[in-house]
Amino acid sequence: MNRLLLFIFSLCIGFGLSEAAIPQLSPHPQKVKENGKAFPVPSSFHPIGTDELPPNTLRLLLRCADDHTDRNGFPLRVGIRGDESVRKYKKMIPERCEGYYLAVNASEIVVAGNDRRGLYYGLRTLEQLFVQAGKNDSLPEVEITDWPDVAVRGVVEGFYGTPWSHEARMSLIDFCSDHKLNTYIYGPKNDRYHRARWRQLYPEAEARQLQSLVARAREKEVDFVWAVHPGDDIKWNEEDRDKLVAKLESMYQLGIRAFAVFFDDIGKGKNAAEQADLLNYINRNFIQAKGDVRPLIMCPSDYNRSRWHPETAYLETLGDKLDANIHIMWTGDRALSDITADNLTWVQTILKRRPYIWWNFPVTDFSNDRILMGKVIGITPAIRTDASAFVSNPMEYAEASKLALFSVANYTWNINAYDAEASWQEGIRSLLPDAAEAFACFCRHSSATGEAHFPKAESECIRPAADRFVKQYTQSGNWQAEDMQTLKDEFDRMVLAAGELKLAKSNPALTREIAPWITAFGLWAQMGQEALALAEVAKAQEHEQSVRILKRMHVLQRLIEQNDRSTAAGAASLGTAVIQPLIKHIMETKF
Ligand code: 14T
Repeated sequence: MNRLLLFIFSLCIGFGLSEAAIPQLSPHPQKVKENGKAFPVPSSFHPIGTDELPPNTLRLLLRCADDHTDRNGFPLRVGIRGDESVRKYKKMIPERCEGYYLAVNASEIVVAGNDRRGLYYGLRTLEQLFVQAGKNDSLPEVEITDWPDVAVRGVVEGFYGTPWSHEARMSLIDFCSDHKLNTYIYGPKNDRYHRARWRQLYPEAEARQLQSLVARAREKEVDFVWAVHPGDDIKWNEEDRDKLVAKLESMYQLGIRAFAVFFDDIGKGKNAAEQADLLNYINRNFIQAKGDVRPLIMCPSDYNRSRWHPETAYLETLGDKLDANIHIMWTGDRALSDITADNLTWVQTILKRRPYIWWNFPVTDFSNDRILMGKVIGITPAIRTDASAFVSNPMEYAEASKLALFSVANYTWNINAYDAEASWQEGIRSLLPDAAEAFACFCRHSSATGEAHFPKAESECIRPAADRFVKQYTQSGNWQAEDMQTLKDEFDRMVLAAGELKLAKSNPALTREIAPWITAFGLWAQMGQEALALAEVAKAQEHEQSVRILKRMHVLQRLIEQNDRSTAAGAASLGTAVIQPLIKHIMETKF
């Protein structure tokens, strides 16, 4: 009886919340005021203020209104600070870059941006409200005042290995825009025209693809930054300087209006004074001369504290000589590392400016048999004040990378509201809605970096049980029943999840991309089941049974190897932190 009451009670709480609370917005807005009221989604709209709207914002507005506009429709007032249409709301608009004020009530909808992008973001938020309202035809009355904590937020396609496909890039630009990330830096190490053949212009076909990326980014209010990596063979003479400017000019002609020059991971070209002279020249004679180009970004050769060599004064020289408006990228204490407040404070005095953070997560070019699907943690809130920008370097697996990027978007937009676990769960739900629980189970066991200096937790849900089990089993051939149950339950869950992931339909690009890891996940889950069975028959001294189990494990092992061979990376590894060691210990223990 008590249980039934509790069940009914929890249902009531659930319903109560879903009625009053506004839908899940991503990223989380800074301020949301709601009164618990809701009204039916209007069937047509009367847009006010559209005369002054930038074309891309107007198109978005019409999309929000589902193309149903007429003079007798529901008033939808839009504008940018200073526009007549939103004059009444001037005081409500946050005086912040990319900020907006959004009011939804039964008599009108107001979207007022502090600037063009702010208005665009306000409309994107409204769109999210509409999408979620559409499900039960009820629009909540809300007042949202919103702005980003970090001015420049986004992605740097800056990894070694197979660069993203054109389709993946298009999709990533859309993703950035959907989650209010405003920057996409194009710098794939293995694009020849970025690095090895930086002097040459892109051939026609590639140039056209870049053009369409820039166009998409412009439509979606994402700054597309094109990066060049000339340091491997640049000569510090006028000829190469002019070739670099000519290349940048050709990219300008394709529509690029933001540039970066990378000098990471090079040998000879590591000369701070030469680099600073070249970049200042480009800054003054190209970037600023154009007038419509965003501030120049550079990546230094010594791009983290472990590479700081005071005797060379490399970073100090850059700090002193580089024009004050050139951004300097920085990965923290090491190439792979958390971003700490101490590090940001320390580097500012050397660089004489706030660092532009290049965060090497969830990148896996150092071991691309892995996919990093864990929580986004380890970034100090001080990036709000002590970094000029925050971009994340993802995996060559573009779709899988969106899980981490989802949280990077949440974190950089609204640091105080960030909850790593909740954001991870939301990201999972939004990426694979029809198999979210299975995907969560998968991600829990695929998050270890394998790097001692940059460990990321994996299989935390079974780690204590697995640790105790291994300890007791290897010492005494015994275990606690509770631990055995925890492990069994999880392996059963994983087998089920692997099946559900193979059947999932909501995101084919994702499930196709991670298919080898899903297969490995299912096989390791079965291995886990067999290993536990092996421990049980060993304890019961049932020799014949153990032979049969070992045979099955041998086949699973070969299937795992076959799956590994089918991948471009040579393997699809996961479960390396807890699951694989557990299985190994059980197999190697002889009594
Ligand atoms: F420029 C940098 F900020 C940077 O991180 N450069 C590379 C980057 O392209 C790569 O994706 C990333 C992760 O592996 O780290 C840098 O490359 C490295 C880092 C190392 F620690 C290459 C060799 C290393 F030993």
